[in-house]
Amino acid sequence: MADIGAFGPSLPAEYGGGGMDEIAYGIIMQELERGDSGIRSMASVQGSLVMYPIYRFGSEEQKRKYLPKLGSGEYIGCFGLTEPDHGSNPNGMITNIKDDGDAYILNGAKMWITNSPVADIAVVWAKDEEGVVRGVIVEKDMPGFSAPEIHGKWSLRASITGELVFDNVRVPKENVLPNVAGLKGPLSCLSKARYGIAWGAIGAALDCYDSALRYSQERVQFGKPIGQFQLTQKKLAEMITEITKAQLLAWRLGSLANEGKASPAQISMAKRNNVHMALEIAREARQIHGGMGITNEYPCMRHMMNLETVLTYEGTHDIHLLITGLDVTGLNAFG
Ligand code: TGC
Ligand code: FAD
Repeated sequence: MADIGAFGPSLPAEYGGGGMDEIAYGIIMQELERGDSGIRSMASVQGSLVMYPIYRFGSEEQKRKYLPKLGSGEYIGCFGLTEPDHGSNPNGMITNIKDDGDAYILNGAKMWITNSPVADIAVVWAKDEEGVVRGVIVEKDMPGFSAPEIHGKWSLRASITGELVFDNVRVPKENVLPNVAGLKGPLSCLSKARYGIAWGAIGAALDCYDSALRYSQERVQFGKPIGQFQLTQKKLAEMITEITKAQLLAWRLGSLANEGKASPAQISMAKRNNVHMALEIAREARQIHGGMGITNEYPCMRHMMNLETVLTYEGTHDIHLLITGLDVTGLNAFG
């Protein structure tokens, strides 16, 4: 993935990124997720949630120290925002830093963190003594830091997920991201990643569609390929229509992103629509495969189960609906 520039595709090459535009970034996410949402997750986290905040909010020293190693895959990173009791509402976080001379003392815990058990560094969001959210870079060997794996997932099984536990971790002040304060720090990283997911989900849908199309041409019932039945054609025709609409949405959003004009609400609309579209297509494609569709010989159920995570992480389906609701009404459902 590093070799094809999949870690931070739209970040500058001089800082370890791919040096490409936002649409190229999106198409890379689409093609990775055609393989598996867990593979795309790895790239999303590394590029958009670890490299991007260091690039956008980090000091020159932090950029030089971490970005080339992250871009080349020598370092793996993770992003700690969600906590056991604060998922959709990250502003309630209790993970905190306290001033201790030349360092901060970090305490708290993060939950559901992609890559955490294998990560060399974690970009962690914590409240300072004034209650302001700050970003800190935690290195895996810092005493008091551990990252246990979460087991038993039926979804995103190609991606490792864990916790982050901080027990009086002494984080040097030079590891604080100097150029951002407040929740807009992590939320702007999410905007970057959610945009990639809007493209990525299309890849999962395409893989399900391609498999269903092939199966419908090969599988014979009542003396005909099942693709000759109008009901199967309706499923396939609607699938490719929805995929095309989702691609147009992502492509237009990419054009806006290239001009620096893609708004967070537009990104929410695309993430929500495209992931839901992909999940519906995975279910329809599974039906076209009949009983074979539930096996691991075909990709539909794997994508379907992965997409249940994608529907929830980076802002749940309903949270994105409420972001669109706020955008159109001007009335805030969150408080
Ligand atoms: P709110 O008052 O709305 O906003 C606080 C400040 O942030 C700004 N802002 C954004 N900036 C950039 N991009 C966005 N998407 C932004 N959304 C908001 C906002 O303008 C404000 O700035 P300022 O200057 O006025 O301070 O904050 P709120 O507390 O009311 O929360 C709003 C809400 C619910 C929408 C937000 O908390 C939210 O998005 N919740 C969902 C949480 C979430 O998405 N978590 C994801 C965790 S990471 C993850 O899932 C990674 S999975 C990785 C993988 O494997 O691919
Ligand atoms: P909750 O917030 O408890 O939500 C439960 C339900 O309540 C949802 O249906 C939600 O829509 C609904 N709900 C909540 N608030 C409202 C409301 N105001 N109105 C209506 N309905 C509401 N996080 C990270 O920080 N970094 C990562 O790398 C990361 N990777 C992840 C990987 C996986 C495999 C998974 C499953 C999650 C990951 N997450 C990560 C966490 C993810 O972002 C959260 O799971 C998600 O934000 C939802 O939080 P929650 O699970 O606590 O659900």
